[in-house]
Amino acid sequence: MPAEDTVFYVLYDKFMFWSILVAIFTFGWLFTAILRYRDGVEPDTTDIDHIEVGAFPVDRHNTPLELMFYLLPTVLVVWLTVMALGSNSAVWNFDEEGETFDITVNAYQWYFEFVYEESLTWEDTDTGIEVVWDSATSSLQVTADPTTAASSIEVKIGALESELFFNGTDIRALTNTEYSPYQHNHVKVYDADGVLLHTWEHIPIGHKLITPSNPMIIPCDEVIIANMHSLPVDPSDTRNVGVQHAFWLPEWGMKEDFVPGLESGTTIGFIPDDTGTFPIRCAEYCGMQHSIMTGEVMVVAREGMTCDLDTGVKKSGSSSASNYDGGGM
Ligand SMILES: [Cu+2]
Repeated sequence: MPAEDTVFYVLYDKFMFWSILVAIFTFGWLFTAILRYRDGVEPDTTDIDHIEVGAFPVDRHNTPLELMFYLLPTVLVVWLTVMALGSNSAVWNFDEEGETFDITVNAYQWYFEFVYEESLTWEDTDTGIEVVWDSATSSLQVTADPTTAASSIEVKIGALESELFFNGTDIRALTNTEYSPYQHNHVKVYDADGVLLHTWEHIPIGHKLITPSNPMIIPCDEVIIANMHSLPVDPSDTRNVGVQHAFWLPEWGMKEDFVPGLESGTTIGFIPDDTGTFPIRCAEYCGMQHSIMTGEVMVVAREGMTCDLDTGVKKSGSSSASNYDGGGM
């Protein structure tokens, strides 16, 4: 079942409500009929005349009742369809005019690849640790609350990775740490046992993250536009075998196909409103290792921001994402 603050959760409730009503009526009538017309019970024939076995009692039919048999289910089916279409437009008819965070998702046998169409700098919140990378002075400053067990700092600049000891005081300033917005940089703070306490990361434009070792990292409280591609068969790139996949976010109740050969790809839009890590599954059989084609989506707060912005969504504690409906539902 999708998370509580998605449009699909509401839909689930509404479908459940109408299903229960229909079930009560249908089973109610079924059991009434079973009891009333069972063998050994003499039927009440006081106002039934000339009923013949095998012949439809034409002159006893009830036009309003028979019309109801057609009208009520038709109205119900139309009503359920209209409700379901509303959720569809929440996912597919998003407003791309405003600010959006665009990410391209490519599917191969058997992994997803996330290509950043814009850069993203994010940092964990509420860990008692803060990373400030001043590009003007090329200095990196890691501030840790004395209550944290910060012990070592891992700094990655492009392909270069270095491990630094945290000196025990609450600030560790590093000079000559050349920050480049065009490189993939991260600063990770660990405790003495190697447990990750805090992450600061800069993902440059064009950077690729690949499942299952990397999650798809996206910022909270922004319209995320994910454009999906499964490229057609390309002999020069053996990854493009032209099969269909589907990007499924079970927690958010969202799924979109990758259609090989569809040049513009397919697109879904959503606004994640809480930080967290949620599963990704391939939901379209795509070959031998389809079942291991899994990954994770990680919702983070941009550097210096939190995910506490009220987007008008009913929050539900642990979850997750809402589907974009123009007003940030
Ligand atoms: Cu697949």
